Amino acid sequence: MKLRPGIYAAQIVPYDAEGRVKTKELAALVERSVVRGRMDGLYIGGSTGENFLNDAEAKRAVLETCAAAAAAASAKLGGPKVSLIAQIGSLNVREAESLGKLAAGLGYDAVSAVTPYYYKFSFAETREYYVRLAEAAGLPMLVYSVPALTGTSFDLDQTKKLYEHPLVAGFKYTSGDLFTMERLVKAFPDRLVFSGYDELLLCGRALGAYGAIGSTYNLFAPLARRVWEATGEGRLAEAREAQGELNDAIQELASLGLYQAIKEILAAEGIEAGDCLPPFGKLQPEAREKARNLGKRFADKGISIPRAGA
Ligand code: MN9
Repeated sequence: MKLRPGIYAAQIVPYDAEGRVKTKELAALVERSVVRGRMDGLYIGGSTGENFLNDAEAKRAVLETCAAAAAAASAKLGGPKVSLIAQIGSLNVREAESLGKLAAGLGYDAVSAVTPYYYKFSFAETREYYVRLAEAAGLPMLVYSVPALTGTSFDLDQTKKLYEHPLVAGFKYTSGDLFTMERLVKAFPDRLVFSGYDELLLCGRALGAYGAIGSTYNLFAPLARRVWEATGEGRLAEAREAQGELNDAIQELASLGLYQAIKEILAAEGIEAGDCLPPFGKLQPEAREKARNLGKRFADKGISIPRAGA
């Protein structure tokens, strides 16, 4: 498995007023995450990238832009290459298969796919979806489990059946069910669990998650790394304090609209990330002002990725 352990940003994607991907700004964000955020990896085309609101052309543009920008940024940094995971899941399975092939051609290290949603698919149908997508891509597959949004979760028996396919490599586990997370880590030590709720980073790391993927790491990579390392090294008081600081910040952002607020803070830093795609609403001027003030406070506290030249 080529994936690096550690902190992965769930990539924010800038869109223009017509909903087109702003590729220049997207590339700038990737460079910022890799070079200044010291990210171990990036998760491209997930919920944070508003991927499920996109058409196929935009999904392809996102995968292409991020692959090129990540390669350039890794080369600039000179260290090990940043790991790249492409989220390809879609209710249109043909589209998902074609995105998987694209990701493989672009040099992604793994794919991931959201559990099929909206219709009540049987487990057998869901399993077949993962087999088809993994085989189309020919890459390790991380099952993206986010029951709060999809209504689907897996028990241990079902997970075992998913893992019968050698390409099913693990989970992006975005659930507060920490009991099942622990069971997964213990029962399948050769598979990878990525912790998906930033609010539960400490818990995920303590239970043996291999890495963590999160939207708020686009801002709080330095703080997330403190939680990750302090937990891993058994400095629990420090880890709890850092997690508390992270959760305070997440709550403040979430009260404005999480992705919208992150985009506004990035815009204040000079990367015009635009508004979220409809049906997400735009921030009102007052909320924009609040987001910018929060961004300043986070920077002053040293919990967010430093600005260029800072
Ligand atoms: O990628 C993200 N999940 C979603 C994972 O956005 C659905 C998380 O990072 C959350 O945004 C975060 C805030 O609730 O934990």
